[in-house]
Amino acid sequence: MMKTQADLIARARGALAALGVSPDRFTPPGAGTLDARSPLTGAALFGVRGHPREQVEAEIAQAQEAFRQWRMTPAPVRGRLVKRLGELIAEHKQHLADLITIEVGKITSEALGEVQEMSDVCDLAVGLSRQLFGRTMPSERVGHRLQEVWHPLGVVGVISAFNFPVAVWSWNTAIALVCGDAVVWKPSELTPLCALGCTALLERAVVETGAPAGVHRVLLGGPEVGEQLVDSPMVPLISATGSTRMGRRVGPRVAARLGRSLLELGGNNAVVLTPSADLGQAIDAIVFAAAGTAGQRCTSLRRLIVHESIVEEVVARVSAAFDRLPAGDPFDRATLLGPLIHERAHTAMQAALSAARAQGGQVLCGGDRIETGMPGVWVRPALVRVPEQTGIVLEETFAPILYVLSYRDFEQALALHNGVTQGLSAGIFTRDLAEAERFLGPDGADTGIANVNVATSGAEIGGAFGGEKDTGGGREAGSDAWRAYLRRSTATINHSGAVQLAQGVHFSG
Ligand code: UN1
Repeated sequence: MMKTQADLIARARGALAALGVSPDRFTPPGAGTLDARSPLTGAALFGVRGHPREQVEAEIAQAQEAFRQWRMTPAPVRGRLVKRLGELIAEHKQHLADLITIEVGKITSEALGEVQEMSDVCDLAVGLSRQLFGRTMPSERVGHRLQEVWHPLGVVGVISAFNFPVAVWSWNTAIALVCGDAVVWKPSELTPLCALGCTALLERAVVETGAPAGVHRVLLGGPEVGEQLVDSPMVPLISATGSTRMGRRVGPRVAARLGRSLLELGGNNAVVLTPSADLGQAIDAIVFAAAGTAGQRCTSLRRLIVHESIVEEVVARVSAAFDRLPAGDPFDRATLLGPLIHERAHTAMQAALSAARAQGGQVLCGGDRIETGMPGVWVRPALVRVPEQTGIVLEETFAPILYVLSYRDFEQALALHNGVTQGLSAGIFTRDLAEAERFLGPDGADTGIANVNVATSGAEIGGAFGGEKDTGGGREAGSDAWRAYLRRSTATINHSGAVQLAQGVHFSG
């Protein structure tokens, strides 16, 4: 049963009420600062009260005020806030997933997976709250101790994109909070309901654990709100996720005031498919990476670099799989293909396909709109054979288009792999150990994430997430990504009872 606008409004109301979002946040459509829409219908569900310009500075100032108190709270105590947040997220998994499906169009399994990613990062952050280790180094002076201490940084500005409307917020927020920072969040204007849902849960956890109220603020509005956050001298770190174009605007603005930025930008991710690969395994993984989330992940697979001996078979099998993918209502458990976010995404996809054709590419399957009985835009994932890696193949189009290139020898595959400006995620399918190791080595894949017999999307929370080159260089989530949210203080303690200068310098008369 396809959803009507009334069904979506009812479902959103139910989820928002269960999450504890106050109804006074909403207005009739068109009467708020922005409208919450669903890509299923394309129409506005509610108007949402956003933040006028004057209020933005006040919200950031409140966060700064809360930070002064929060930084003095011991880290393991701060961990209790994130622990409670994680419990509330787990309790409300389905409600958050419903909002993701309504606002982004993700299929239920992927929406639940995104919420699972929030729980996972909360667990990670709670553990970290007892492990923000600093090192102690041997001092060159007698009776001296040399050590580094990690301190809270300040207000962290988090800017997130529509495609992961809750997980990317949680990666930054869970870790920033245990690090003793306050967070001001500017979510995508396409996903205000998800933002209000997350904020309500965190506000509840704040009250229940006695954390300062201003430790998290949300700013709803358009790009001008994000710009105010980016330019605010009260915000020492901006963590921004989005397109490379957005990062090129944000990075220099933050740098101009000598702030720090953590950028997680566009990808143009490739899989190298070698003759020794287990094709059954590879094709299943490739289809999910290319068509999952309707090709709208930053980790989505966009280029397939296939050995010439297997390219015909691979193309036939991937086309058949694309053609079979069930498209339709993302709430229906059998659906694997949800809608694109909006008409503009469809226009961009068609423009990319035309450009590919104009440069000699052949659309082998897909690219056409699918009728589902709902007004949103569903498209069949496109497989496009391209003669060379130029023009449109070098660009990230946020839609399900998979370009196929063939290679003869492994060096050529690596050169093609690295021959784009983006550097987020990579995969190789091979049973040849030397190829696998080369791919992961210093002259292998030049991306922040590189996998063997695993495709490009669906990274786990435990590793550092992000990429190189035009992807911006930032790392979020696991490993030691927490260090970005702290300031390092190197301390020398002299307990020798005498002044001793380093480097053997004497300075007394
Ligand atoms: C994104 O698309 O911005 O690795 C994040 C993945 C997810 C996160 C994607 N865990 O595909």
